[in-house]
Amino acid sequence: MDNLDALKSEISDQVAAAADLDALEQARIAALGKKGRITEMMKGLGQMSPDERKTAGQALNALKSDINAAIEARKSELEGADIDARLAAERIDVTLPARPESTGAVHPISQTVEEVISIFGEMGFSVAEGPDMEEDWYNFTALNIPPDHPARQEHDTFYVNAEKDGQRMVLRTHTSPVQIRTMQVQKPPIRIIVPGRTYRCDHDATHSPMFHQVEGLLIDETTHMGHLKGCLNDFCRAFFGLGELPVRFRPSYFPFTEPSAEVDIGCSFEGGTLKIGDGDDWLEILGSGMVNPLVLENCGIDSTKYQGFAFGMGIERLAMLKYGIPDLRTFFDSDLRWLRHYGFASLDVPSLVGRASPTRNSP
Ligand code: 2U9
Repeated sequence: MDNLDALKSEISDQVAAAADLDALEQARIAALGKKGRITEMMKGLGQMSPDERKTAGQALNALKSDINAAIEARKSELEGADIDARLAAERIDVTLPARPESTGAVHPISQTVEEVISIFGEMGFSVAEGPDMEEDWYNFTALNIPPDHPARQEHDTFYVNAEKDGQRMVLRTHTSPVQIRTMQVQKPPIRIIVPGRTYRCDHDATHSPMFHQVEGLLIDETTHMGHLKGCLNDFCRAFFGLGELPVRFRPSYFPFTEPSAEVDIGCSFEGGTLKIGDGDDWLEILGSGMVNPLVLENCGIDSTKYQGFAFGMGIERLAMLKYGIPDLRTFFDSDLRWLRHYGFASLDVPSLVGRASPTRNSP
């Protein structure tokens, strides 16, 4: 007990010399661990007389507390140094030039579909979707295209080697089966648009075996041809961003609509350059008509109470006209240079920047 000052100085030197947290722990164990030097001395207190024990006990407790304090102080120093070393090693140089971002682009087809959805969304239409592979009945028969109808040949159908409930399956030639499915499960009023992939066995400079359509359907008790004209007039003008765009409804024929009309917009072709919005020429952009009552009845809708209109448009054609894309086949070439040229930043998609965005359902 006489040389406690020397012991304190020796242990303090060891603590101060600890170069890292591991070495410090070793110094602590050597002094204060189960078999540490101070602990061993504490064990000797039991053999002392009460007076000796009191004096020695106080001295040992003071030593223990001083050593603990020295260990804590060294620990803080070492931890601080550790943090300083990490801060120095991991320092970020904010003056370095940014790494180039490799951003994607929205395909013009997706952009055009979103624009069409956004315009009809503001008119109160919601989006409906359905399967690409369809039963013959939904794709043709329900739409007043019976087995021997010439329209079946015009549609150049891809037949699939599969049957469902005895029904031949096809890759849908239009998105119209989705409207059929919707009418089967939903009572009027109905106001939907149906974007999606469609398939026809046709491949040349102006046709692709897979292409995109958006079709629309509105059914209510008093819907008439005036509503169809007003709706599609507004759509054409909003889509091309031309408030005065001339729009013409030209009589046509489709088995699923009666009467039917093709919709043209005014344009000029001066010097071989297409200019939409003025001139004496016309450009067909979509088809439409009042839903044939036979089609309503096929879906269980009372055609004496309800009537409505429908329309359909090819998305590739709309995108080519609006964005000056000259060749249909380039849409599907997956050429990144083409996409960088014709693609859009994601924020150009109207529904992503706060315009009305309709709900999406599948019947
Ligand atoms: C139901 C009833 C009627 C959808 C319609 C057209 C006219 C039309 C073409 C445009 C270019 C297809 O991509 S395209 O070749 N579509 O002309 N589509 S009316 O009529 C329907 C749909 C569903 C139940």
